[in-house]
Amino acid sequence: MKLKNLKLEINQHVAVITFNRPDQLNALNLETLAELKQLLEKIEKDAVLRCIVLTGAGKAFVAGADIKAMSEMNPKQAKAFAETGQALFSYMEQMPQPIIACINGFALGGGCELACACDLRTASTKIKIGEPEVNLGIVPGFAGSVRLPRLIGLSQAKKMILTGEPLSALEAEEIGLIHWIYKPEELLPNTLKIAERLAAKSLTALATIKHQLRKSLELEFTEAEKFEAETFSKCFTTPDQKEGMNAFLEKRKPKFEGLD
Ligand code: DAK
Repeated sequence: MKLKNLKLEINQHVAVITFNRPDQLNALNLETLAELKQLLEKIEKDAVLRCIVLTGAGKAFVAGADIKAMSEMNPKQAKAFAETGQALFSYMEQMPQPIIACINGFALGGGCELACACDLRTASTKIKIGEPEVNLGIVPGFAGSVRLPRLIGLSQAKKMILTGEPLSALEAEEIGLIHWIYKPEELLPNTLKIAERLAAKSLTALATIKHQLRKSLELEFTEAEKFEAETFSKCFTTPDQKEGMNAFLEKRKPKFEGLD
């Protein structure tokens, strides 16, 4: 697949996707969103690839939706743009492979929303992450107002979205928005180590956990418990459950399906 706005590198079982429009601080336009969707669809079907890392070229992770492109939109086009981003980010959440946002710089607006749709977030000490849409006279459009309160609570989400003021890496870590912080030069190598650890786990279990956690937010408590019991029971139909438990009992490392 020919890539224009993204770069793809494969490290064994890990796919590293880099947003590659550094002159525009990797701002998201429709073309980039479409390219990312196509690439992720390919990765989802690739049995070898068990974890995905998203990062940015240059000084930004993603500095938001492309303001130049948005400035020319009418309300109908703006709605279609928002729906495209929303559908893509929901798709990411529903993919079996875990996705890590490796935040190397500015993660603003659509960039923050993209990071929130990833399963885990690493960041360099130098980042700024925030939802500055209010300063442009608009509101978050890629489900930032939906995911952020679920991730960090309504109070912190209100602070970020109403003030539009970005957070430092430390501030973002304190409220649980970022999981790990590293020096800039150590960010990608350490993120890859996390990705490799995830890639060595049971992909069936990882995919089920993603699904289960998403459902737990949608369902009422007892319904969510029932759903958990069902998914737990389904694990016992998988080769990975047998392998994981046998490996423990035999005091060896498990070799889950799809790992060579
Ligand atoms: N879009 C387009 N170009 C951008 C951009 C963006 N989001 N951010 C930066 N650039 C471009 C700049 O225009 C500049 O281009 P040239 O002038 O060189 O041609 C180049 O990238 C370098 O940027 P700066 O010169 O500004 O670099 P600095 O280091 O001085 O400043 C900055 C970095 C990140 C602080 C600054 O660039 C900045 O404030 N950028 C805008 C950040 C921002 O406001 N992001 C949020 C965008 S709004 C919706 C759908 C989606 C959304 C909302 C609604 N619906 C359809 C309902 C989402 C909205 C957003 O994401």
